Amino acid sequence: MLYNANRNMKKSTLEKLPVYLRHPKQSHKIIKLVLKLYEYPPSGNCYKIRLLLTQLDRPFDRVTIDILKGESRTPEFLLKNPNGRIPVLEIAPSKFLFESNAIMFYLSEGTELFPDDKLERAQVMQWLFFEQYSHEPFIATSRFWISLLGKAEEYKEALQQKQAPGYAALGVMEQHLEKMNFLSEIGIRSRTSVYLLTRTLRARADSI
Ligand SMILES: N[C@@H](CCC(=O)N[C@@H](CS)C(=O)NCC(=O)O)C(=O)O
Repeated sequence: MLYNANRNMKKSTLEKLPVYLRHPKQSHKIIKLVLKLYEYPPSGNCYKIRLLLTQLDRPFDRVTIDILKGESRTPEFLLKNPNGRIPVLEIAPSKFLFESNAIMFYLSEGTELFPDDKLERAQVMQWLFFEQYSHEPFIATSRFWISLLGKAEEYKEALQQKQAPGYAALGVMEQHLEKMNFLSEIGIRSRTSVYLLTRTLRARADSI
């Protein structure tokens, strides 16, 4: 069902996405824009972007940045994201956007996957901010140390400190999901958008 979401999307909303661009040097030429995602495939933050692009039926190129080898910290990469992290989306030649939730907002705004209603928009943001502040620093970081670095023993003490706030975040979600199928049951458009977050959070929670 998720992957069919764009079937319900009005053509006009799809057209709002920037797909074509005027050539920067030869203005009479129109070039087709292919988004480029700089990513590390096991990353949950990168998964969110791939899932959304797939839902939007947007073709995109993938460039693997091996964060375990420090490839996101090279001088070349820091020109794309001065914060040295993936995901980064190249939305036009040499035009970069970083922070996964900002990328999701950029891609989904103006489509059926993001609500028009003022409160509904804020509610989507509410959970996106929740993810970054109350979930990601505890659960995603723990997953990184355990599953990707394989250093559970080395990080034992830090992992213990992350347990209480990590479970607290999951508790907030659990309590909410007892009544709702998704974090935000506010209409098909936002539901789909928030699904991205929910699915990622659950994937992360399951992986530790
Ligand atoms: N708040 C950022 C977090 C990005 C982030 O922490 N990315 C990690 C992988 S999920 C990374 O690039 N780590 C490599 C590093 O810090 O050098 C987002 O949502 O995009």
